[in-house]
Amino acid sequence: RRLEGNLHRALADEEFFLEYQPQIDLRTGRVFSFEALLRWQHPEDGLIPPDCFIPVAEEMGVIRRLGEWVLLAACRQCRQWQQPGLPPVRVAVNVSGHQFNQPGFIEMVDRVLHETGLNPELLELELTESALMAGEQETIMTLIDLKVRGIHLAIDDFGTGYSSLSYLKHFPIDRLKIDRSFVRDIVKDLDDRAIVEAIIAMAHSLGLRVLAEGVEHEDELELLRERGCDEVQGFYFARPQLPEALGKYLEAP
Ligand code: G
Ligand code: G
Ligand code: MN
Ligand code: NA
Repeated sequence: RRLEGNLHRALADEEFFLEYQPQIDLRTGRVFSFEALLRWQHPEDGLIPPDCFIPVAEEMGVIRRLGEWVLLAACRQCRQWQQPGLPPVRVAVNVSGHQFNQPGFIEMVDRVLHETGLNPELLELELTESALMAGEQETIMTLIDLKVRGIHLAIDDFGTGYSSLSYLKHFPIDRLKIDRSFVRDIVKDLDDRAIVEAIIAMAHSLGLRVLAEGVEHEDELELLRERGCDEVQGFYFARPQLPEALGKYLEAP
């Protein structure tokens, strides 16, 4: 496909950039973290969304280089956000299963942390259920390796995978991100609402934090708050934005 050769060139020509979307703690009202979201500004085709090129990058093995570029850029940015006298703010980085399950992943993370000087406790990695199902025993070892460094771990798109729930018991996970397909109709659809309530209850009884993705309206927010959801992310608060636009979220409350 045409995208393929393009991906290598795009990395070399620095056509990729990151936007950041705030994640809000509902108890304090504070932005405690930003999710890094990859974008590709193609010289002819314009802005290409990650859904279009990440699967191609995975297939052709460029995801390792691309993933390392993302992690480096995000950690560097997060380092810059830290200001004396203000509470620390984290960055959340999406990690493809292809990347996570390859040998050398931990070493790559260590290299980036060393190079950027970012405190590992300010980094969260977002993994999908399917990424975690691939390796089982090796997966647990990798997660523990990340955890002992202080890195936070989240399950992205939670509820959409086909995996069993037993891994939640064994894996050192900090946070579940409820997929936005459940949040979208939470006000009207009683089934979706029941699923969200069940995820929140389960997360809390396992000692996990729970974040709802894709919050677009106030009534969704209120419902999530009532049900004890810890954190939210979505267009209601903020769209993914360039770092230059994020200053207002970094100021003292
Ligand atoms: O930001 P947007 O809605 O376009 O993202 C679409 C999908 O692309 C999301 O599922 C998101 O997790 C994924 N994605 C965004 N940035 C990255 C990235 O840096 N690495 C990986 N592996 N996936 C990403
Ligand atoms: O799968 P993941 O959670 O990584 O995907 C994040 C994607 O969700 C980003 O591409 C972002 O643009 C998108 N997103 C974030 N908030 C909202 C929202 O409120 N509504 C919709 N439709 N998409 C959102
Ligand atoms: Mn994500
Ligand atoms: Na998601």
